[in-house]
Amino acid sequence: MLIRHKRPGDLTENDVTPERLYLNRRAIMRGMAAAGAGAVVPWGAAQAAYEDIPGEKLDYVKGPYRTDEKLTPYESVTTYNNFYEFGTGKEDPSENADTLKTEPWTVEVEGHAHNTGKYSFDDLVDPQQLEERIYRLRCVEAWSMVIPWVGFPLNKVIERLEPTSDAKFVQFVTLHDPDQMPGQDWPVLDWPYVEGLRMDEAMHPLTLLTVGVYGRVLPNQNGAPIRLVVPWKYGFKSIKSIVKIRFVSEQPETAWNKAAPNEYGFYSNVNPNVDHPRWSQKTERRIGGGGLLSLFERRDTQMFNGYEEEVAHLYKGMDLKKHF
Ligand SMILES: Nc1nc2c(c(=O)[nH]1)N[C@H]1C(S)=C(S)[C@@H](COP(=O)(O)O)O[C@H]1N2
Ligand SMILES: [Mo]
Repeated sequence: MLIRHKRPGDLTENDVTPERLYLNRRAIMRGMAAAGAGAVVPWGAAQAAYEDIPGEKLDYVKGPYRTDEKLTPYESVTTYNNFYEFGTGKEDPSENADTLKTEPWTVEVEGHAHNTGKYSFDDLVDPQQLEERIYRLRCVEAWSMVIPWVGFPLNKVIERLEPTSDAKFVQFVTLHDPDQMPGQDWPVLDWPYVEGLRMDEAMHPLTLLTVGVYGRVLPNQNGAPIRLVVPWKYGFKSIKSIVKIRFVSEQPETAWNKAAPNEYGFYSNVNPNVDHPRWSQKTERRIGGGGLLSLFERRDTQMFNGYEEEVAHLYKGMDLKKHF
């Protein structure tokens, strides 16, 4: 990680020159060619399989946590989205998100940590640490996808930020700028979109800070330039286009919990045994690729979205019907 140990105010807007970001972004794309040979063994075959995918290529290693399930086609991953800042229709984000300006990008770190302050994208993202993880994403609306993300564990960033013992939760905040995110002109949610995790959830090795998909830089509609992916929780916990990370001592507010607290809890772990008040969570529809018949094909939703072995211990002794 290139994170330097900054104090608040050490980095000013003037330090985040577009030129510097531009150069570093190019370094990510060239990957190891720029950083020295041999540091990373590209996952040749699979990367080759993505040859036809459009967008700027990333270099990454094949990370842990994968699945043999068929990948959701790139087309569906990038045109069937929830990103209400660009409209509430599934195709709205892919049609409207080009107004989002992702370079330069600054993430502000606040709260109970030693290394608070402003970080440029390149301070947070070390191109040498990118890995691909294939995760199931289960939306609370009872559909799912299988997506090859590129990112790195959030815990690596948190370690460098050095939270204090008062930091019990982490809150994340999406950009709030109606000029770039026209959906924010409508009071669909209380903008900006906010999300949160308990510290042990944030530190879990599955929790991914994500900068790419299908071997390419994240398209805007998928939450560019940096988003969270928390695969054992409903999709709305995976907050997009993050500009703030706050270390807090109390359970933070979250966008959907504020909007409808009886429908969306703080934890929002995927749980087929706890129905949404208005629909069942027992089964799900896999999006994309299967033609008309697949619209009717449903599969069983798995506890913790199939990551029970990895995460069940985090909730030992908790009543998951109460803490839904
Ligand atoms: N800022 C923000 N983040 C968000 C959302 C949103 O509307 N705004 N939608 C969430 C929901 S409901 C889901 S299912 C996932 C969808 O991610 P994807 O479009 O990359 O599949 O993003 C989540 N992150
Ligand atoms: Mo969702």
